[in-house]
Amino acid sequence: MSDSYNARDIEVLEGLEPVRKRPGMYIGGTDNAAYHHLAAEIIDNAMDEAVAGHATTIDVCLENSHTLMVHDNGRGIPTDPHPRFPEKSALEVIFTTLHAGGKFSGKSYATSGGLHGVGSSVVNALSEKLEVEVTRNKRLYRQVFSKGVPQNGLTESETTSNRSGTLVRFSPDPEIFGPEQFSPTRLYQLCRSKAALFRGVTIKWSCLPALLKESSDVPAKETIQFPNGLEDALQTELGNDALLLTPLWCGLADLPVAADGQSGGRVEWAIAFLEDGASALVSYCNTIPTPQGGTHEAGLRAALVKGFRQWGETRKIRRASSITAEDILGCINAKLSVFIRDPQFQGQTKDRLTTQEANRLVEGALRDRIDHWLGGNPQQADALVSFLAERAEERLRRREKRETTRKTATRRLRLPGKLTDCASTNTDETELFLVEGESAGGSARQARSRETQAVLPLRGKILNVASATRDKLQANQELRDLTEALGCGTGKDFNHDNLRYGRIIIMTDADVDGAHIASLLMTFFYREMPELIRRGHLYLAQPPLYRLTHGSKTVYAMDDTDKERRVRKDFKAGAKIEISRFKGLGEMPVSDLKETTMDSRHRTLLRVTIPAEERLLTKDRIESLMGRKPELRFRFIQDHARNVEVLDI
Ligand code: TSJ
Repeated sequence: MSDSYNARDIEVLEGLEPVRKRPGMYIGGTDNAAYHHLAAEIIDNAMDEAVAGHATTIDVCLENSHTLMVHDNGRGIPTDPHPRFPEKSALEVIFTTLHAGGKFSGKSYATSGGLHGVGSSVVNALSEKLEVEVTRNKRLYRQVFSKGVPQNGLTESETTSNRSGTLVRFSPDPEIFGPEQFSPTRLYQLCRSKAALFRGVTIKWSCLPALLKESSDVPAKETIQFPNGLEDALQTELGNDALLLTPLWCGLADLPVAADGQSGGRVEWAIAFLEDGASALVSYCNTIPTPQGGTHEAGLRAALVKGFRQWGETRKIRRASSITAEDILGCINAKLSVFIRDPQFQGQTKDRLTTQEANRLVEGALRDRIDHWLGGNPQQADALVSFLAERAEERLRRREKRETTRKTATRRLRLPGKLTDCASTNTDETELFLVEGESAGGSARQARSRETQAVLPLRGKILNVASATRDKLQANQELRDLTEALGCGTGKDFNHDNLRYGRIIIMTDADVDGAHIASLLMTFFYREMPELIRRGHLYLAQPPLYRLTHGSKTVYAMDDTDKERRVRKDFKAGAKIEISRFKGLGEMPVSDLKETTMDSRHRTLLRVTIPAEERLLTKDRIESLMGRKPELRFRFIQDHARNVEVLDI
């Protein structure tokens, strides 16, 4: 082996070692979902090529339970020497260096944030074997990797084919993932949803027949193409659900060209108005799901609210100006997809879009079409807006009733002494922060908004109830104070109408102890007031771990990955950045705590949910987690605290 090969080897190890050491940091775990993230990442890269207009067909073949092949007929990954490492091909750099995505590749639609965009090297690092074949200019280039390490230099040979393209075949490493394997159903569904999201692509799905159970709905082979995109997907999903309006509201718009002359992107939507039943809004950016919503969803909400209110006001429909986004979202099933350049994502799992322009662009495009429809169908428009106004009225009536019950009786007299209450009694705006210890409690009291935010400090003692019986739980002073502060009772005595705060926010330190306390509190809520979680009242605050300062510029970072990213993105290279690590909430300056964690204009909250498909499992899981290792509980939090939302209210 030559010296230069050795040197290269070492560099590769340095490049991808952290991924193999802490796979969870890059793909959110090593479970079956993470296993499929690898597949999604490779397919997303091929989709990027299609969305950018260079590929029309993607082949996805599950060759055996551990091997997936993905091919596109695009330009082929560049194989020429890399400008920064001339001894290596661009292809090798892409597959062996973290963050080797977008920068030099000039991908116009490349997705970024989280796994997206840096993904191919992460997939490579976590694959027992990964083969790449690129065809371009009648040449075939090939390189094979194992656990991220090249097994040969890039080979080059003649081919008779005139077509160009990229083929990647990989097998996730059992050393990392244990016995996990690919699920044909999951992959087939992924292919279908990608095809619906971009009508310009044909996905040719195939699967080794032996992997399919007889009862399986998954075909061994299928050519998937949806000429009507999202509309087809929504139509399939709706089945026989009763609709308020037919046909569906569907459309697409190319967004205005940006000042720099580049495409402003594109938005597509499909909206069904339901008589009743399961409402939903599913959104995407560059075909990547954004389950935590973001600016594009905000644009859709704004367009609907403003459009309907204005119509209602001009037509003098009673209560129309009280219609809110929730009134509308509660009776639609909708899909929204945007394509924009350089999207920005945020949140623990990077699936909330934060690119501000998306808001304006989606609102503009949709508002136009909504107004046009309303004007062209005045009778249906009146009926629809009246229906929404009635929903708004009903909501207001319910709230009034809650208000009057709350103001009665002597409830305020029974509040625990440690509680610092807020002035407002309107649960649409009140919040209770549960904090760990007196010192953090003091900071939180100073950082809060007196009008809407209450603070209840809890002593570490709650720790001792880890495996307590129900009686013991109820005897615990800390939990009694908590129950009293909430006002809604526990177990069979639970009454949602008496809840005193609309949001209950667990705010603990960003360390293992903090996670432990948070999980104990969540366990308490799950056991004693599950309704509270189900109705979406329980949240986790997200205090930052680092503050980065240079000159007058200050940014915060949630964790180590976030810190690295911000050092790179938010500051000039080589700048001397002052980095402080907060040991706990109590040590954080009050102004920092307010701005990053409590102030509703800037903070990020995680809503604690029980995923529908896991409702049955959750009870057992909580039992099994009780009284066991704190690391396990920490996993539980990360897995179950979904739906990051920036609460802009
Ligand atoms: F994820 C992956 F990297 F492994 C992967 C990438 C997997 C698969 C199946 C396809 C791809 C891929 C990448 N398909 N097409 C491309 N295209 C490029 O990387 C490319 C090609 C040409 C140019 C250019 O500027 O000429 C730029 C890019 C980004």
